[in-house]
Amino acid sequence: MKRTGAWLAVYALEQIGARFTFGIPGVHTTELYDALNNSNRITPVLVTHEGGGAFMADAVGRLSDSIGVLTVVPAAGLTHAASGIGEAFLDGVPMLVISGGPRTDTGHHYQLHQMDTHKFMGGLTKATFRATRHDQVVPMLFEAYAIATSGEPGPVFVELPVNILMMTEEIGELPQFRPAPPPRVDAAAEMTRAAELLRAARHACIFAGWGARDANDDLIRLAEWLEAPVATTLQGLSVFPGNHPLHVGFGFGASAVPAAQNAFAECDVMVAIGTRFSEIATGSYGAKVPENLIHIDINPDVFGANFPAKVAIAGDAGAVLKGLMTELEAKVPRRPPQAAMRERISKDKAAYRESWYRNDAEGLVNPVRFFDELRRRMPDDGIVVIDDGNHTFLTAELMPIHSSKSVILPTDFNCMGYAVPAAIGAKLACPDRSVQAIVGDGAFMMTCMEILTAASNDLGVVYYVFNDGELAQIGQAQAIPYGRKPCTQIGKLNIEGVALATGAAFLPMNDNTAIAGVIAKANEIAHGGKPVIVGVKIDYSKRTAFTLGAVKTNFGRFPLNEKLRFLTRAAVRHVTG
Ligand SMILES: Cc1ncc(C[n+]2csc(CCOP(=O)(O)OP(=O)(O)O)c2C)c(N)n1
Ligand SMILES: [Mg+2]
Repeated sequence: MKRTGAWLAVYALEQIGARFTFGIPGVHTTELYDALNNSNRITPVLVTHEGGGAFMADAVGRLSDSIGVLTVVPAAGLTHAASGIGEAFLDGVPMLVISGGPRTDTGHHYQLHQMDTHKFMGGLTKATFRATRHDQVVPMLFEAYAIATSGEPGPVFVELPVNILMMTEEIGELPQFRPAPPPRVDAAAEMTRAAELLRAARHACIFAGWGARDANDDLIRLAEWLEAPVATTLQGLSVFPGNHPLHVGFGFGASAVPAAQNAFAECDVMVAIGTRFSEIATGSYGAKVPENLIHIDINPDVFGANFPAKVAIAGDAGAVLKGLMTELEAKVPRRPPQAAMRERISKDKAAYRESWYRNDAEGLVNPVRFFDELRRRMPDDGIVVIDDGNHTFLTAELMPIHSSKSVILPTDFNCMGYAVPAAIGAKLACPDRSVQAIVGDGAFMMTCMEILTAASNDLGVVYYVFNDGELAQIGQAQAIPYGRKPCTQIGKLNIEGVALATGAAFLPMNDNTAIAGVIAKANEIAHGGKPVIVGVKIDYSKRTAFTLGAVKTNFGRFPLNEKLRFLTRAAVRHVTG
């Protein structure tokens, strides 16, 4: 039979279970879009900017079993999409990046959108491919998918030149996709050593990251068997339920909330699972990790990268945890609940919230009251999508998360502009779950036009824009050491105007008395399939534990002469203004 490359690509995408593609068509991809339009299994979603498309594909990859797929033009489409591809790359999120490509059969140079896209994509993806024959298209996409979803997941780039996409060629029998077998772990000796360390532990603790997202139940079993407090990374906020008595918070060092700091203070054996101990999760590496570290991760490169491991177990979190539990059940008696420790965690958590309740300010919204109400009005499996800024850490510290894969956010690549489009991807991937985005005003401005995509697709996402008029996370870092805040005061944004422009509803939330009514109203509108933008006059006067801890840790590491220079400048500016 004769087939176009576009038909073959859509066949391969259907075989691997892709449900959506994101992008904007161009002359290189019209045939591909036409073939996608014929598919009854895949919905091609038109976006306003390929960067938004990449964040949507990222959300689909994080929240569903279907891989997020980008279908973009070469060069310009790829450079626009790069921010979302980079986020997926550093956060370990599977993604297929498919672009058209210049003709390979004419010998012409300086074609439209012609550049070395493989050199460009090489630093942002796990692998890059370019088809030069029709019969390569299907196996190449299968291989790209296998690479994107195996080990530590990530994006893979496939270039399909326009002549292959558009023209037909005789094709033999089409290969069928065979999913990879479930992961096996071969680490009996390491499991035994881990169990020995845990048997001797006086105060075992667990630190869990996004890598453990599919091992929620196994993680709960382990924590309860060891009676170990559990801290999560930022990306892994949802891997352990925030309402479990052993949950302590995000991080565990000087940048963590008091419940986590205190519960981990005496930690003598740590089980770290699905985390790379990267900068944010460790509060700029200020967290104290015990010598007895049992480090479990699917990517063996992370072992010893920042903190040396006594026992390193490479493998899928769920498979390793099941093996470890079998070993523990045979060799380590279950530790009874430690009432005093649990009570301390609960009291520390309550006291931390109390410190925020005491911070009410006239004419502003108190973050803790906002998150209390949001939690009350959101089902446990509701999805929170966060951007990057002060609002990220407020959410991490004040919004308890109850079920796995119910928070997504940009972490290691740390790209502002994530939340608006990612929330659209989340709602497409999980139409029956409530999706609420928390986004700073600066980040909102980067991608807010994408709300048009939500409106055109009848997606009832609620956007809470924390409107403080500032790039606060950076402004806060400038305020004390520099005594001034250059380039972090943003222009006066008319948020209602954005709603008008994109077809969303707008609701103002101007003080604490408005919180309950506005959240209820926003949910009601969203339920009807319309996006809602809420302008929240948020009070940022109180610093998060994360910001205070990170500033202290980083400053503490400065050499003495630099410390003095910073302190003197701050003092002089404090006096001179
Ligand atoms: C693309 C990008 N540019 C710049 C930064 C640096 N940055 C990190 S947080 C932040 C401030 C974000 O401001 P806003 O969205 O208003 O959130 P807020 O901190 O006020 O809650 C900035 C500029 C970044 N992370 N990503
Ligand atoms: Mg702001």
